[in-house]
Amino acid sequence: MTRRVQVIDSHTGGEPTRIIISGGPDLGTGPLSERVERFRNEFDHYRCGVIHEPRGSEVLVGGLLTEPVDASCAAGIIFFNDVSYLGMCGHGTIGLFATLAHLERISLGEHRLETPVGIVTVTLEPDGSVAVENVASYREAQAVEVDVPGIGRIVGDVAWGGNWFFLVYEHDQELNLANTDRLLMYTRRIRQAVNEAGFPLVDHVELYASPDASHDASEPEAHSRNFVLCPGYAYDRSPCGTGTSAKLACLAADGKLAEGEHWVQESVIGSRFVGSFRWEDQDAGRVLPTIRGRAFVNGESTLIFQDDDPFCWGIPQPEDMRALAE
Ligand code: PYC
Repeated sequence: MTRRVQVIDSHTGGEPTRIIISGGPDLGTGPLSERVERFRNEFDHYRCGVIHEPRGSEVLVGGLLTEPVDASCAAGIIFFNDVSYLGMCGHGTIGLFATLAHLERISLGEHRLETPVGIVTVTLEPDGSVAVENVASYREAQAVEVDVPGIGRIVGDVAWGGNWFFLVYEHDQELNLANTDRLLMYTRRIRQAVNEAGFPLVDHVELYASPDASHDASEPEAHSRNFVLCPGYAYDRSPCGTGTSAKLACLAADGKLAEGEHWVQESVIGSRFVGSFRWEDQDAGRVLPTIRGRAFVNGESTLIFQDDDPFCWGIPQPEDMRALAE
């Protein structure tokens, strides 16, 4: 038997997104938080087949376009990656809207989008950029100290931005493309220590540094550069939408950024998102971050799954990628 899955590929600041527009698993019509569990428990082979080699790679983030429950939403989306499922994905949402615009399925202006962790508001701008007002974001724990084997004492904040992050401001690493192998090893060790220190849900680690001084003058000057470890083996080529949301929540909590003020976040490859926030509940430290960026469609294809292909559903991955990584 041959199955066909139609996908559209894009990249947002260098980070790829592969949206399944037809041929994906039928997850029913329940809430997206339930549909993601059905995806995980009954159809995980689709995630593996779409993301893993030989069709994909650990860098890809996938998205299953689905009908929303809430009729006020233009669409529903479930994001996934090389190891699991994401709550929200900022660069992926920007990629999704570039994809919907490419398909002429969406008009300019404001739309609502349903995700497993809540509804986000997305604006498609006339210049092709996309602004995502994310789910409420907040800092869960400030200045958490962890003892990292082979590295020493590291201090960071635990924050939610649609996924869980550990944000590290002080370290001795250079955040540049030539150093990514080392940065991956460094941040994986930190993640393991943070998980063992009582934060088992933290699956992304962000390192911060000063922005690159030699930036392209046609782009807004950045306030900061980051390196973001994603849940599996890969790092984010974009500045990470949910990671920047977590960062905005911390800046807001520290009184370092005012409501509406811009924060330009640069990625390890130099791509940029412009972030800002409004308070959802100032007493509780909850902000509604907005992330603006641009995505470009760079592929339209039909993936073919044949029953007699021994790698039909991807090359099997070790059960626990994280354990292997340390
Ligand atoms: O942009 O939110 C994001 C994201 C999460 C993982 C990779 N990108």
